[in-house]
Amino acid sequence: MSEVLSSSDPEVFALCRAEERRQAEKIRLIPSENYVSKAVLEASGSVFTNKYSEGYPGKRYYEGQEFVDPLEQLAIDRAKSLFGAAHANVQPYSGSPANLAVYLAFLKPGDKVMGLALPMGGHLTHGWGVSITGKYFTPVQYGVRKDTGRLDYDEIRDLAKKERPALLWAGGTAYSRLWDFETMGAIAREVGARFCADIAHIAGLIAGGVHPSPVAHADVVTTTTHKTLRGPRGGMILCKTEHAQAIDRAVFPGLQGGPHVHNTAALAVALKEAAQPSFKDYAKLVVSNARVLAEALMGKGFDVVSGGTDNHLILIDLTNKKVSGKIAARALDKAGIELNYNSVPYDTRKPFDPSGIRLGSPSVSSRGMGQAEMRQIATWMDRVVGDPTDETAAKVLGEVRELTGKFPAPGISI
Ligand code: DSN
Repeated sequence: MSEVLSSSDPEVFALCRAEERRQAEKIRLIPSENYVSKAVLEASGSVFTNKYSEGYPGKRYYEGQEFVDPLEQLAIDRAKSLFGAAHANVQPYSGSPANLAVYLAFLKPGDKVMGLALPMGGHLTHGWGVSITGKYFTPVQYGVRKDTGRLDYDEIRDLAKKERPALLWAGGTAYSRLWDFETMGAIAREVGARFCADIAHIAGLIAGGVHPSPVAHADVVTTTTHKTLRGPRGGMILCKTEHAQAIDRAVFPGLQGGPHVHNTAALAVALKEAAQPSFKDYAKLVVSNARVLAEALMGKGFDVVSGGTDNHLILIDLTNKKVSGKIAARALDKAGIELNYNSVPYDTRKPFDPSGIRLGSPSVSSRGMGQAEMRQIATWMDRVVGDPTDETAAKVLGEVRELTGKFPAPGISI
């Protein structure tokens, strides 16, 4: 952090420093978070934050675009090349606006939308009732099987045939198994629906070649840019050429005004990083670390939903440990291990005080932690969940600090 901020606004500077220290000292396991590189941070703090550029490269509503246009085009070209997509829109402010653009491009209010239900691991914007997508459209929600914790594509097909949605979503926020995008695409075609794959959680795994890509099977692919992809906060839409105009018009002027050009700059940097061979190593490490952590936790009696993980994410039902997700998450946080409480499929408890916790390996993998550290984390989690007292948390915290001190956090110079 710079000396300029320190003297001009000591209060904000102090909070930034404290957050840097917190992120450096903790074991961060929230699966939707990560550490961006110093280069991404620098680009997102650049003077592009000063610029308005409503429109698209070559067709803007403001003057002074001689550097914004090539910047946005660079981000678009890098996104297309990384994911093998025909068209990319890099302007969505985040994942939810990207998803809303898909509704605006293809649906009329009241049309039927089918997605994975939020309590089953889906996302609000895939038609959950409290979201605008469940209020302005007619939602149909699929789930995971109670006996396996996994999607059942025959059940999804049967439901789609019965309900005939106009839009079918794949993707979620708490599903730890591979998505069969080819089958989801086939189901959508069978019922005459558009198929959109929301890859927000797994975009970095797809870019790194460790999760199958939906690009060949989906009409549209949406994503955030800040999770496993390790870019700035933001969203992105990839699509086939035939949908390019509808998607671009839906983002601007349909939903948004001026794009956040400083984020476009940071995204361009992140997309370049994601095309390097080292990113493939990172993606492999994310998946192997999640698998080792899940296995170590199961070895200690933790009930991992679906019996393991194929990606970066682990969902645990704590019912057998006789502690709620919230109590466990708070005790672990005091011990320096940060994750989030989460509903599990068929949860009998309320979403604000659910039975589960959700964790993942992106941040620890970005720090270069490996199998030995995953097993150590499982041991600490077992100690704290087994005895969620301040005393145990304090003991574990000292050991956590020792470990995090050995693995510098990318982008943070503490
Ligand atoms: N809030 C994100 C997550 O944590 O998974 C989803 O939008």
